[in-house]
Amino acid sequence: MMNFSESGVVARPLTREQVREIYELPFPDLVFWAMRVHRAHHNPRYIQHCTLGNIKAGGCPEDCAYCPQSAHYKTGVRNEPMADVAMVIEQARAAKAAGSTRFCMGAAWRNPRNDEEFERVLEMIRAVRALGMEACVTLGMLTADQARRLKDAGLTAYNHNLDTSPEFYPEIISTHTYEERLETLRHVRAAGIEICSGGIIGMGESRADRIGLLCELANLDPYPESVPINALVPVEGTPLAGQPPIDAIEMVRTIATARIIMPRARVRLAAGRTRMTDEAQALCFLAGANSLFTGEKLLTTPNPGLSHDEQLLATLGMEKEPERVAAPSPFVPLVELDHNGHHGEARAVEARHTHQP
Ligand code: SAM
Ligand code: DTB
Ligand code: SF4
Repeated sequence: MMNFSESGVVARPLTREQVREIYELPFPDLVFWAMRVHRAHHNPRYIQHCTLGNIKAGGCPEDCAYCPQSAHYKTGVRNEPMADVAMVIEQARAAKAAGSTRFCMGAAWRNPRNDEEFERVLEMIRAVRALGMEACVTLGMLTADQARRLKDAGLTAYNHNLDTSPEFYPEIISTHTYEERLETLRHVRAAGIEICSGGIIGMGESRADRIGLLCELANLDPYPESVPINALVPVEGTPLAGQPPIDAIEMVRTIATARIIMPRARVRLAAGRTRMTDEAQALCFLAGANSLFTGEKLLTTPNPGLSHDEQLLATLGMEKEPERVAAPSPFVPLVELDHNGHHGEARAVEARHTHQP
């Protein structure tokens, strides 16, 4: 077994065997380690809220077996023209008012063309940044030049998921390759944009595939700033419509492992929360998830809704992350024993928060 480190795994590249050893630890040891790592790099009370906007829905030429927006499947998602800038600004403004600090815009494209629609995306990015929010887009494959133009518009992060292991990828996606995904990520990195990359679990992959995905993500150099872990949302009409829900403990193991091997990343409990209990989501937060998509809708499918999430966080005594916070946990429980060896009062010692813009 590799050495235990409170700040997470530092020796890289990681082998699959090393990642498997972490993933398959006895659950109490896995979660305890993940909590230690989480606290060393983040304040575990805070959850970043992000909101999604679908700026170009449906009709995508790609064949991704999970995706309701692929033109290959009849799912009832309408193929819509690209959204106009004013409408998107309105959505971003509403998201900010509801407490989101990041607005993420998705387009159902294989890749952007260098046309008026791409210019419109640049305009949307500038507008979201002008609201003081982080801006993220996911537009499919990019050229180096497109990545630079996104950077110049002020883009904070680019979302491009590796989705699963390289071995399982061709079972799910037939119209582009893993290597093409990696190439886009290289262009994004070279342009100086943060990477948001994660995957989907519950597509019928094996545990070894989940471990393979985590290993690929952690070995990106540097690893992604943000890692969305989606549980499949099965959509009628797609080949994965009949997939049973992923076991919640498997979800927690995936998140805990991501936290340990990518200690500074934001780990986002992304799609699939409507099929998870509050208790399972709470376990995900303990295991190191510190970001959510909030609002009634993801891109095309339902999401729990803000009032449910606010209630859940209130029950847990947790809060929305007010701004980008890079601070370790301020909480150190002190339990004193009295002279008879009984537990005295537990005291919480608060250290100062250090907010970083
Ligand atoms: N076309 C772009 C691309 O594929 O990179 C961006 C949009 S795509 C909807 C973004 C991500 O959403 C996918 O990579 C996948 O991880 C996730 N996603 C799509 N459909 C999903 C589903 N039914 N359940 C869970 N995650 C899903
Ligand atoms: C990500 O990993 N999950 C988000 C975001 N990146 C773009 C999308 C989830 C989509 C779920 C299916 C839908 O609503 O269409
Ligand atoms: Fe869906 Fe993106 Fe695949 Fe298109 S490329 S089918 S939008 S996941």
